[in-house]
Amino acid sequence: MQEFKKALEKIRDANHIVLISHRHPDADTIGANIFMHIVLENNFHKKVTSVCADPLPATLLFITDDFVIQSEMPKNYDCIITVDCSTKEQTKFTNEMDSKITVINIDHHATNTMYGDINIVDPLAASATEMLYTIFENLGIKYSRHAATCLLAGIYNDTGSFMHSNTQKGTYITAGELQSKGADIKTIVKNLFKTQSIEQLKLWGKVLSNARLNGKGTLVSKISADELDETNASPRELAGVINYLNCVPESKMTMLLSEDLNGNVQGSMRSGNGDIDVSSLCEQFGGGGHKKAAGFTIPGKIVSQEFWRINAA
Ligand SMILES: [Mn+2]
Repeated sequence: MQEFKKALEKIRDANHIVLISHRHPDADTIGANIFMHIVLENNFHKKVTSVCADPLPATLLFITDDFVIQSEMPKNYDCIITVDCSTKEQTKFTNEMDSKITVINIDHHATNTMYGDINIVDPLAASATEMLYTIFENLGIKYSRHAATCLLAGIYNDTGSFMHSNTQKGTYITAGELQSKGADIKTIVKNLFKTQSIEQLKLWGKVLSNARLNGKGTLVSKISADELDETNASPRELAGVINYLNCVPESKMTMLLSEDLNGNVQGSMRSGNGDIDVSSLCEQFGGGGHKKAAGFTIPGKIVSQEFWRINAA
């Protein structure tokens, strides 16, 4: 709360605020960004620019609506607010983050590196959007139906529609309050959970059929660059399939390995029926995330062994 007071002072003093979402954006980082955009413009009367280095998938465009998210930093701003970014590298704009401009870091990842000048980080929150709900509720700020939709979209996304263990009593209460503020649940569910291209279905089919359970209770699957190519899907369309893999009663954790087009292997891990901290496992490979959901990237290729392993470059 002390940090938040400092942030509020900084926001009140600022003329032009830049809101930055993380690369490979999801509904939490974009929902948080557009919500802040609306509130800073309407309630604080600021000039605001929303930025995300990577393009948005079509399923997130209902969140941006008429707002523009640009891929480059604007000129002449005097405050940066990052939302849902655990490291400054995730913004891509590391030089700007190291400049004299104040950076306010709003995030919920336990692995956040506290890179901001002001850090508002709550690892107990289910999502960055849930944090924003609490913050602006305490300020008594009223906002539009669309702003409520932005927040609920982030909460739906990061809780896997209230199925992940980060869902707490307060999360349901917040969701209920956002519904009574007019949040459009139908559009959220349709876009985030009920929209899949035929290419994505084929990709998921390959991932599911590659699944293997090893003798140590780990379920592993993989997708090679060639297999990805055969489906015509984009690598980002892998998002979500791991939740289907992570359903086998005998598995304590799940790992999905995928080759990207830059000669790297992306590893995605989920803790299943056990208390394995997958973020500490991923940290050993230079990655990170949450206890129950984490990832890493290493240069190399996937090779078939007993199951599969990574041949590091
Ligand atoms: Mn998040």
